[in-house]
Amino acid sequence: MTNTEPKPSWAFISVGANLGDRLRNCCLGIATLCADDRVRLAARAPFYETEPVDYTDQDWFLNTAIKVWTRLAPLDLLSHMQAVQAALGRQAGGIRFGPRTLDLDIIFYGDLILKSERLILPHPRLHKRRFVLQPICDIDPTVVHPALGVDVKTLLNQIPEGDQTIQPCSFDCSSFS
Ligand code: PH2
Ligand code: MG
Ligand code: MG
Repeated sequence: MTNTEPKPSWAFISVGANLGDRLRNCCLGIATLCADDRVRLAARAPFYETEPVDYTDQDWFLNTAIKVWTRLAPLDLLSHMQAVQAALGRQAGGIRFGPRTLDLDIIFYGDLILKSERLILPHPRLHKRRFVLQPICDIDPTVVHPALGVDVKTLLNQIPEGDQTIQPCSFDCSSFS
């Protein structure tokens, strides 16, 4: 008998929204993502209110991150995440780095380094983004970036102080579970 199921891998996923009911979009996005029996939620970080980066003329984001264990291959996980984004009202197109109802990005997929047309792993901008690094550090500060060879805590400390304001907030997903 052959077994074509890929071996489970851990992955970190960044979650963000700055349009519509941001908390609802993030919480239902996480719940929908993990309703698939090939994606198991392992840990969730707190939420942060975050100043927009890269495209600054937009409202503040609500950001968090999750760790999952998944049997989906990277591109299948990406397709699943894109379907969840669409189900939560995300329109195709839109401004690059601009406003969105829900953004789910694969930050790490185990130690995999991948450069394909649809997906680059680890996420190419993760090391510059406080809103990505802080919630991942909350889950596990010892995760090592497989290409840079340093842990996420070190990367977070390399972001200039005062750059990219983020504020912890007391929101959680308890009213959506
Ligand atoms: N996402 C972007 C661009 N800028 N800024 C913050 N604070 N949070 C985000 O999630 C974010 C962003 C594109 O995905
Ligand atoms: Mg993004
Ligand atoms: Mg995205």
